[in-house]
Amino acid sequence: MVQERTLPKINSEYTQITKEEGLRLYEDMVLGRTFEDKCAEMYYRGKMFGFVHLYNGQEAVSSGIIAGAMRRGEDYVSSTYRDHVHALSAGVPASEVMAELFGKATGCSKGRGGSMHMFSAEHRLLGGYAFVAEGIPVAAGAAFQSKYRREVLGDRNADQVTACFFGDGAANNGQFFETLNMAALWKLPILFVVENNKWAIGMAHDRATSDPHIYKKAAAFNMAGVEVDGMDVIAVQAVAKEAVARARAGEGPTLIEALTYRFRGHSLADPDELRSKEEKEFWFARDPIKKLAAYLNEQNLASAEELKAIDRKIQETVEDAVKFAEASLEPNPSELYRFIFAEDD
Ligand SMILES: Cc1ncc(C[n+]2csc(CCOP(=O)(O)OP(=O)(O)O)c2C)c(N)n1
Ligand SMILES: [Mg+2]
Repeated sequence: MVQERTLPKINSEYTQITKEEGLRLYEDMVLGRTFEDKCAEMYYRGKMFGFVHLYNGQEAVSSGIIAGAMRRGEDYVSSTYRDHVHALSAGVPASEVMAELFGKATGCSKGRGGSMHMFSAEHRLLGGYAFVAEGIPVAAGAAFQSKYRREVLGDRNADQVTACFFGDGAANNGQFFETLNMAALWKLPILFVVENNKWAIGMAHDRATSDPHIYKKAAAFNMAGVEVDGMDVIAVQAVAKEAVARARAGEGPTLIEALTYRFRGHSLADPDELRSKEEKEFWFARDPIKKLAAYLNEQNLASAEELKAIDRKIQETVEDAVKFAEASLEPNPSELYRFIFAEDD
């Protein structure tokens, strides 16, 4: 039997969406999905190296939080090794993410990072991180500097919020607990977003943690904690908007547990034989893109034709990203030591 949690209904002023918002969320999720499918194709064709972890199935979390509730290029985002789609939602062009995956100098990390190390100062993407939980304290640092600039240095414009993404596996790591304590104590403007996809490689979440309800762990730090259907982008956006409003108002952090599922193996090297067919089918039936498309149709917010036009546009964007990555040059070996230290220009 697949036992899944029953989720509370989101009762919020934020669940009403406009056509424009709905289409933006749809486009962002389709970009994430199409990009990742193309990555799989390019990986198996030998265009990229090392481990590549895809985000298929989890799109509603990235889109609902980053594209739905944050200010692009102003607010901060920290990610994990499953970072391509967070980068795209934060506004890093698909061409630069693809070029990074190909190890090209035009990539967002200048071809030095690869799949797990997307970075963009311009888009305030603080990085993908290969170590589990590594990004959590880094995100707290970003949130601390916003608060410090606003409250100590008197910069009224420093009201940026940080979104910190990590997995269920990371929520058993010491850095999670230490950082939550500091963030609550100092009322930092941060959203801790745990993407509970039920698995940490081959370790089932329920077998690895004292209480599988991660959001409840917020209470130990006197912090707001909410769980949300991570396959429902409108619900994710609603809880994110509330948490962002709280953070900007100086009321401190929120722990958001988004219940979601990855539709592929842990990485492209994983044959994905551990998870049951029954469990996979339960979650495939909750595909967040199909769910939003059905909602937009039902509410007369968008026709099937309009959505198809978006699909086609995104397909082109991703094809162009591959062309850009293929045509770009590899980093010049003479620049091997460049970008290790910050440069003045
Ligand atoms: C500190 C550390 N320990 C172990 C690993 C090996 N490792 C890589 S991914 C992973 C599972 C993490 O699962 P989760 O946080 O749930 O994220 P998901 O892969 O499900 O997105 C582990 C244990 C690592 N990268 N870093
Ligand atoms: Mg996980």
